[in-house]
Amino acid sequence: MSVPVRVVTLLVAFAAVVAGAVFVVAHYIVGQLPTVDYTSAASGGQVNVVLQEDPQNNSSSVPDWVSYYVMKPGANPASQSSWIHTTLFKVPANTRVNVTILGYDGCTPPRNNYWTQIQGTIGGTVSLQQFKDTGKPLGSTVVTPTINGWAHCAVGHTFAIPSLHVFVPVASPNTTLFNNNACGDSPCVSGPYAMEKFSFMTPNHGGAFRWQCFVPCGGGFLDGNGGPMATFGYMAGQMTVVK
Ligand SMILES: [Cu+2]
Repeated sequence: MSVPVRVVTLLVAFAAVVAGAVFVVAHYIVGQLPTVDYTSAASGGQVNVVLQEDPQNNSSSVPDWVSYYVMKPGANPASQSSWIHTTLFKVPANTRVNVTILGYDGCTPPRNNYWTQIQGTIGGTVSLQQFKDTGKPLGSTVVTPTINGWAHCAVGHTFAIPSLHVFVPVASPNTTLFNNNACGDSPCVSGPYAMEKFSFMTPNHGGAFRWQCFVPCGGGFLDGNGGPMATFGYMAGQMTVVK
């Protein structure tokens, strides 16, 4: 074979491997999961994204895995039909994302207390309000730069977008209330929870941004990092930013 033919053959073979890899990722890893599209719900340069994290989920295959859910834009969080079992959502570029996370799962200490510190949010803080049950606040709302998961068992999971330097520990509900009355029917619409709010800016360009929980919450898996920690739709997700 001549050199140009070899080069072309190599490039074609390489392109085929890349196409195969893209197909596997798109079709098998993220393909079956719905993406909740918040782009048309954005206005005035802002968009509201609502998530919850639960001690279990409503899948038929792995119902005991901890899991996130994404709420349909502008829906009623007190209705189970408002929640989609996915971790994929889409937001516009150059937009302030106002995130609300309802933390229904109990606490697991972060393995490194570095995760206690809120990073990358506007103001470097979150606002946190505990609830005894839906619509029943417990104590007052606090704005804080840290949620100390070592001094108290206070953190359930984290929400982190490493490429945007956003790292947010997500508070767990009051431990006594959780032990007596935890939500056992996902998506959760009752039981004690922590409501946490924070904001960050999306970049001024489009792209795919992985997000991930960093508390090793995959119970029963090696070091807690398998299972839900390694699976889209549970503790790993993707934020698609569209220009
Ligand atoms: Cu987690």
